[in-house]
Amino acid sequence: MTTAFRSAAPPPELTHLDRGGDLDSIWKALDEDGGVIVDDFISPTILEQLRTEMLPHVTAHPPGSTHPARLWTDFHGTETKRITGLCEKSEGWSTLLCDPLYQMLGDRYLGEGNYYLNTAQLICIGPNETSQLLHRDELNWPSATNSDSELTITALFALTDFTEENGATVVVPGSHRWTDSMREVREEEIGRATMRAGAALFYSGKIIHGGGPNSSTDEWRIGLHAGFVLGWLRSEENHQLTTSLETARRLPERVQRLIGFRSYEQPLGGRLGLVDYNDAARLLDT
Ligand SMILES: O=C(O)CCC(=O)C(=O)O
Repeated sequence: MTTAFRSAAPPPELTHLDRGGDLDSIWKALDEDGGVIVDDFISPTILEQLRTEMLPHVTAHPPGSTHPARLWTDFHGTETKRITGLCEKSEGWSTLLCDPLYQMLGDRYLGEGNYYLNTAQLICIGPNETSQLLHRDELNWPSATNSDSELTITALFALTDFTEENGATVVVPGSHRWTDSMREVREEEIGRATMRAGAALFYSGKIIHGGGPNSSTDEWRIGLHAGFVLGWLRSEENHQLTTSLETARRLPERVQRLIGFRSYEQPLGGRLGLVDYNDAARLLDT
């Protein structure tokens, strides 16, 4: 007697590409799936520097949310450490922020000079963490969302390997193009962004995703989650209060701009983030 069975389709996966390869393939995969993984994005030297500079902060930081409301404690995770204010903590992070391919990501999806850093946070998912609520990043600005263009675009850099066991990001490829944004996610549409340390996951503000569950007994999954947002929208993290003026003065000009120590001039005329009706950068010279 034979047993009839249907083999389950493998879960959907995002494309992996090399950073040295053809750029158009990266943008094509990102456009089609809503996310793409660029392998070996971070050089071994910068990866080592980031790990060395971040480690004391990761060790000292307790897991769980600093917010009292249940929605946010659930969203942030009880076994997850989130560390912000990274420009004060790591020179390697400033170097990575100036990476030409990372800049191309912002320029391409938000327009050259038309965006700021949204938040830059280490997300360290610890053993026994459960799956994060699936979400779209652009819902941070609900009244500004539209179906055509991006408000925000993100890179999640892997500082450790991301595996199915230790909490690799949950992604729903193609969900950035759903016309019904309220539609339920089906189990078979869910994939995991597994990647090696040093890789970067680029993803659309419209793709459904979330931190993955960590079923390991002793592994921390450490990612550096850093997105850009249109310059006329308020960023999630208040970088001007988490970075001192003294530190800002030492940062590369691009980083000063991205974290709001330089003012925003809209391509069509408006000016935002001014000090005394002038570019905030004047404060850096005093
Ligand atoms: O850590 C991850 O894999 C994704 C986290 C995320 O999407 C978030 O916290 O908004």
